Amino acid sequence: MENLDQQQAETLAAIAEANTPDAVEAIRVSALGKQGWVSALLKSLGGMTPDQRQSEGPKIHAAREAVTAALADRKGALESAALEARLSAETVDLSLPAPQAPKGSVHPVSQVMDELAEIFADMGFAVASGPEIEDDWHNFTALNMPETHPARAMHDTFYFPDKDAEGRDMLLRTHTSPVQIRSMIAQGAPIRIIAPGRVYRSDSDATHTPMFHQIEGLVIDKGIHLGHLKWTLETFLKAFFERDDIVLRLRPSYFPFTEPSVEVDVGYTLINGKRVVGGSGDAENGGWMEVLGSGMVNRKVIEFGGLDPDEWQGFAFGTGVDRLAMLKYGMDDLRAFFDGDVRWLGHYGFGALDVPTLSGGVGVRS
Ligand code: 2NL
Repeated sequence: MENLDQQQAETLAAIAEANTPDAVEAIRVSALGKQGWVSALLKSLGGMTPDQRQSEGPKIHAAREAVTAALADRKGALESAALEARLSAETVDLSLPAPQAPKGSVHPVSQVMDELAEIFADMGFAVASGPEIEDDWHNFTALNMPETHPARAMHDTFYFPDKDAEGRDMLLRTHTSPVQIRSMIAQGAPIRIIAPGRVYRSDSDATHTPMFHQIEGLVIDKGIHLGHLKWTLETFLKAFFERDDIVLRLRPSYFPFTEPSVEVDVGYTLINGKRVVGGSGDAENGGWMEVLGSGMVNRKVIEFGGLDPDEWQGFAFGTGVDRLAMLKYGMDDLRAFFDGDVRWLGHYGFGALDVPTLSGGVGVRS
């Protein structure tokens, strides 16, 4: 079979010269594929006499094996050459800085809550917490807000469809005051606590979100008066805004849970059209903005807390944490606080090591 020898020699030569995996594959198809010459010879065995088959069969099978082995060799050689080329072209520069892993950040609301806890801790206040799902007695009745009080209306407060085991309406707390009621009942007097946390009201626009953060403070002791309230709030605001030129303006107001009630404004100064906290609001370029509500705890609320109002007096105050954060760190849209946009957090968020600042210092005297 000269034909076989010649075809085998030609095929092996072509394999040796093939320079790409595609070229090797084309040769494989032309020899071993369905229409290939090796396959044709294998098929021809069927039409031969036994004698012919005995003499030609081994040659054809040997040719198939030789071609198969040559194809595998050439394919392997081309693959290792390609790998070799890649390895010598690619370099790893070990002196480059490692890629940055994405970093989390502390939300401004959390940062401000931490600052508040530190400032009040310096004045001897503990942090109290309580349930966000409350009953209407702790949220309203104990705060001198009777059944008829408008804040109890469905359109202001989120109620649950069911009542609790005592038959009380259940709701999402509308302020953190119930935490203080629970503390009065559980620990008695004297008390010095702040209660920061989430509160819920059925309200939604550019300046109101259905959930926001409040902080309230409560002091109950003997002989507490408005002077203690004023000093505490002034000391707190100086430390929080890190300025000694904080000027307060107290205005008479009304809350059901305090009597008398006092609204607290802080003076600001207009600098390049921006309100900067500090200075008297009555100065030129000045103005007042409301930052806190407060007052002497109503006698009825002290009684609901299980204490004798002839023996114990107190003051309380409350404000929005989100609002305080906006004022201190210059954010303008409340809704962005709760959008969860990482770009906003990257801009306004705090690093894990930005510890709450007390550089204004509760202990610092002007
Ligand atoms: C505001 C005003 C205020 C209180 C909260 C309070 C709590 C108890 C007793 C008496 Cl247990 N008062 N809290 C008092 C006055 C004002 O909040 O503007 N909040 C956002």
